[in-house]
Amino acid sequence: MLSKVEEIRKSALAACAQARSVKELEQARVQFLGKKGELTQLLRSTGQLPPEERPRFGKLVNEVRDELEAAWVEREQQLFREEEERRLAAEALDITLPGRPIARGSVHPITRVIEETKAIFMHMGYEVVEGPEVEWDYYNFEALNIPPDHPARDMQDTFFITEQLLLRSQTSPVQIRVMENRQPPIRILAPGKVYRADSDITHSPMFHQIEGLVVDRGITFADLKGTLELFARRMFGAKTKIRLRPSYFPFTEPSAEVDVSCIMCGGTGCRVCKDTGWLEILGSGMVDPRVLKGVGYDPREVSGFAFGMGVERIAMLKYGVNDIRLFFENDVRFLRQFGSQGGRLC
Ligand code: 2NL
Repeated sequence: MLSKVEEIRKSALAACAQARSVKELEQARVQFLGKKGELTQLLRSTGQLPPEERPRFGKLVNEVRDELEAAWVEREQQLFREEEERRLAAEALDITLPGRPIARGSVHPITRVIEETKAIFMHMGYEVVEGPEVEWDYYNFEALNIPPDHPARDMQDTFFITEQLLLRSQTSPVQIRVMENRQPPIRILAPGKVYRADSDITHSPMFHQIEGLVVDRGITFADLKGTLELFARRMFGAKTKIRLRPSYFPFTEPSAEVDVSCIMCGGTGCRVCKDTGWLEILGSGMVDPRVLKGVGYDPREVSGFAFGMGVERIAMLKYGVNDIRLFFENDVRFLRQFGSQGGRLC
């Protein structure tokens, strides 16, 4: 019986040392020290011994039990520490790994031209105004002195929705609405989407326009010229020159096309300006007295100038883009080239 105790002691200590995890250790504890464990069973058989041997045997079993329990506590702590270390090692962050790149967007070139133009005119005291893209025929044509038989009213150029409703073909109707509701002085800029039934490498059925309008007492053609010269210099660079050529629009009289010295060659002649040294950027003129009268102003009291430009055309010239459709395909390889800055002055 005594040798049996020693045998259990040895195999229990070996099992304790060999346990590779807290779980294995617990299984071994149940096997030797549990209620039905080997040592407990042995203690129960004390009765089979002669009475004089029983105390010595009981004492020995209890000593072995104490020794084994102490061994278990120590091994359990050791295994806990090992498991904790393994878990921490597996969880460790490698802070030397490079971060994952964040894809950054950029401002669309059309938005960029609009924001830069707004900034230039806001700096001169203009207010930015917006209005509906679905318009009445009256605001898009009639109030602008465009007669019923004018080619612009042709179904082939304008998207009509009903006889009287259409997709605006310019942003001028926004300015008519402002004039109807306010008295001079007026100094406004109207950017936005416009629609015309036209599509090729320089025309898109939806494009963007920016129009400007100033009405006050004593506004002259010199104000128009000075304003557009300042705009051209801020938009295309301080050395830019402008040139005005006589033109015709139903809503302005007199009218002028405005050219800037070629931004590619500076005026010496190149492929972009077709060797003329000049690029047309906008149309302008003094607001026709009929338009002023139509909104209830007295043309003998006030006068004004107005201008209009195609945003895509300006962007194509400024960034050397040769196909308007690139602006609407949203190919990131194209869009990425325009940087992330919008709304800057100069
Ligand atoms: C062009 C020419 C122009 C205007 C737009 C305008 C607006 C009102 C009254 C008079 Cl409310 N005029 N706008 C004037 C001259 C030219 O645009 O070629 N645009 C792309």
